[in-house]
Amino acid sequence: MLYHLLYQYFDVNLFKYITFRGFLALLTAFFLSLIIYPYIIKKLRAIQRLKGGYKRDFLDNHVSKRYTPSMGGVLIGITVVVSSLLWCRFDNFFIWVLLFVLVSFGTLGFIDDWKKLNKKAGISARVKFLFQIIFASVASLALYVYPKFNSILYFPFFKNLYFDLGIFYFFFMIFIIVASSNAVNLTDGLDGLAIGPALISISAFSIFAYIAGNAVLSSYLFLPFIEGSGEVAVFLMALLGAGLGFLWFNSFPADIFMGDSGSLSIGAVLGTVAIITKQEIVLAIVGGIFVVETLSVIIQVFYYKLTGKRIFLMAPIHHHFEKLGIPENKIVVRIWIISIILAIIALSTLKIR
Ligand code: 57M
Repeated sequence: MLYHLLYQYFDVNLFKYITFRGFLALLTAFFLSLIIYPYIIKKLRAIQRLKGGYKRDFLDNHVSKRYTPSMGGVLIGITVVVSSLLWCRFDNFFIWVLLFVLVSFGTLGFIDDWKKLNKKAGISARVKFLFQIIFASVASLALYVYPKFNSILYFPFFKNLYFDLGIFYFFFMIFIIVASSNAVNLTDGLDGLAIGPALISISAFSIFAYIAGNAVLSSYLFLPFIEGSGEVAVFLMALLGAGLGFLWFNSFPADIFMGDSGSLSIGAVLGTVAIITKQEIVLAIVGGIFVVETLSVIIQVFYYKLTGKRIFLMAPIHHHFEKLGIPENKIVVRIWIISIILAIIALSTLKIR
């Protein structure tokens, strides 16, 4: 909004720049979070106590977390919406797609969180999956029919390797969004565990989005030029600010969890951003932690069904490490370290082509 008001009407040149608006989007979301979280935490904790606490924590060291409020993701959603409405351009198609994904997946997660708070179970896995498919299809269709977008899948490390997937790209997009949403959700089981790698991925993708939206930079780095994707970097800066504000309170020992309202929406947004910037394969590298966490569950379930034995002490894999006796914050910080290294590898794909 401020772009249109201050640059287009009052000619304040500074507001033209993506970097300047991105920086302010980050600060807006971050400080809004710092101000509002203490109030929300107090309110939600009171409700959580009234309802008898979260009833699904089986591990000994998690029993004390029973009254830690969830649904922190609602505020992530709100601060990102406010900040991006303030700092992003309204004439950018991608911003509206991202806002749709953030709000739809966030609302689905919120309903699930709310149900879990009141009853033992949330929305059934089947219904949740169905709605994820529906929301992802809407976003994918919007991108698929958008005239300035194509159905090409690019490969990192090789500048001339790409395939036009045609109609299959539509289904591929749905898969990426839903898989990414569920992968972040599965990862979200220790203080700071999901938000850390998410923030690292968001940072890496804001660099990709900025470069892909710049004709000169993208051609120099052999990256596909995506007109309008620079604005996505402003949105991602808002998400980065909101996520940092959340981490302030979710760091060990957590005052609040993001809940499905946070994990489903952040994962879906990451998937959508990877699609917009044409870096779907790079998402699997940057978000390698999410991939490994998901694979650990798939392997555990299949192996158990086949042999009746477990391969990990408990899946997802962070519970395996807990069961080995490694302290929670050590597991989390080590996973952040791996995530930073993965992001550096992913960023190196920019030059190694
Ligand atoms: C998310 N949610 C946490 C919090 C968070 C198929 C199966 C692998 C599914 C999986 C599952 O249910 N995953 C969904 C896990 C829960 O956190 C809430 O959920 C939100 C995210 N959706 O934001 O609101 C608990 O996680 C802990 N937590 C933190 N800090 C955080 O910042 O400590 C979360 C955020 C919180 C808190 O204790 O209450 C959860 O685990 O319920 N299931 C599992 O993960 C279970 N694994 C399992 O059963 N493994 C089996 C099979 C099925 C693979 C096996 O290995 O044999 C674990 N769930 C629980 N305890 N509750 C097992 C241990």
